Amino acid sequence: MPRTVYFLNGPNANLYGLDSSGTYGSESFASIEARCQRHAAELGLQLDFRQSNHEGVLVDWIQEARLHADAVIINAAGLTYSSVPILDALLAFDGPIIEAHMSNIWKRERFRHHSYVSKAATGVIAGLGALGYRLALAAVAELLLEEKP
Ligand code: DHK
Repeated sequence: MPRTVYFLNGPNANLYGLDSSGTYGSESFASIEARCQRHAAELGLQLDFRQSNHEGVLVDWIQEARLHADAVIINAAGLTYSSVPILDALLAFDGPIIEAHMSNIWKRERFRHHSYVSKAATGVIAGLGALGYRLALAAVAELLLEEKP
């Protein structure tokens, strides 16, 4: 039975590849998802990849993950730095949690240097673009194996 991973993306992630600053690379969000889906299949994971611009929707999905997912990967995007509700929902989740960012948030503005998500995360990956997303999948595959061989 494949293990299920919720990969939750926050506000504006749907614009990756379209933003002229180049901060998030040139690959579209749909293409990033497609590559993650292929990688998850290779790792034997069932991937549920979602994006919302709304904090409450993300909280609902994290709560849903308690019942339906073995691991959560989350890029809460701009909500990373402000959302206590997302932190509280993540703290109520039992399995591995990987915080992922496309950009190296520590190289950027100071307001991006404090993450509420990190307080609940098993590990953090940042600065590697969409490669980091695939590394996050590889990390949860390993962590789930360690948890329940
Ligand atoms: C994505 C965003 O949309 C920003 O708000 C964050 C994160 C960084 C990322 O690098 O993926 O500050």
